[in-house]
Amino acid sequence: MKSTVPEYFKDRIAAYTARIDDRLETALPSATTSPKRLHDAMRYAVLNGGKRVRPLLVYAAGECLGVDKTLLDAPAASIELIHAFSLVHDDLPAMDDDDLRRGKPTVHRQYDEATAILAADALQPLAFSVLANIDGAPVDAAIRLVRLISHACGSTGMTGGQSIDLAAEGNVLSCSELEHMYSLKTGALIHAAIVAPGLLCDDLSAEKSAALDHFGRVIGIAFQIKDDLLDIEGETEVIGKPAGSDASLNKATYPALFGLEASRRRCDELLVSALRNLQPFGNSAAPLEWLARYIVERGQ
Ligand code: GRG
Repeated sequence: MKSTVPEYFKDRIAAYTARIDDRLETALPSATTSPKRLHDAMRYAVLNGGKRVRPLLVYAAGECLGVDKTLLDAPAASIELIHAFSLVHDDLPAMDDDDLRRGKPTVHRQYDEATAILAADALQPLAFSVLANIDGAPVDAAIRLVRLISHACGSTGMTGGQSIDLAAEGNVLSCSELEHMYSLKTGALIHAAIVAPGLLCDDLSAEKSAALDHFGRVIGIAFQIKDDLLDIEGETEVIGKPAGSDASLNKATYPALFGLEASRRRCDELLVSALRNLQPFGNSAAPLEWLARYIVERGQ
């Protein structure tokens, strides 16, 4: 499926990425703040690359709803900090035991296991303090954002999904069981990124709220299926993490259970379903459309 969206959002990605990197840099303690090794590891976990897809989704959904981007910086940074935390834990020996992330040694390889655990532990409260310090939003909007993001990363969100994923290694799952796990492990945070800007609007219609909710749910699942495909079809140097690691861990993934062709087909179906939900937003949804297509067409 080829993109028909003007390239204008692509041109703005660099600006949004610089904006979020700036916000993350401000939020993180400096590497000279004591304890230095811990702060250095936190900075390494967050600032060592990454596509910044979740913050970009926050800004793109914000464009759909006309939300001032200064209000979006806090939820965008908060979600990226939680994401970075989850990658550090995901790579630990007790989980996927990976040596490479974003083309560099994983945090426990670069530092040590205890430092990696502590760095991740400290990123989570930092994420919520960024939200609590959101500038210019009413207190009740900040509380709604805390509720959304804490739910997305908790035991009925990302952490629950990771637990199901670990327990499913070597098992046969039905399509709906697998997609349920994907919607928690990967989808919950992506969905939160897409619906967060709506919590900063006073007059969001039920139609638009439901459309973004559906868009967020399906594109989150598509993101994980594409991640599975890249694990098989991508090269380590390009994807920045060891290709083939899902198969070596005997992970329950879409391609392993249903094959490559069915996985590509499912990604395309989910993309079509996501894009259908952008109709109520007209041209202001072009950035979200671009990102949805990027998510299923990306090479890394
Ligand atoms: C953070 C509360 C909390 C708990 C951690 C370890 C864990 C529980 C969850 C793991 C969830 C996980 C790693 C899901 C996979 C999501 C995924 C496909 C990550 C890759 O995202 P990209 O491609 O990475 O956006 P970059 O490097 O570009 O940021």
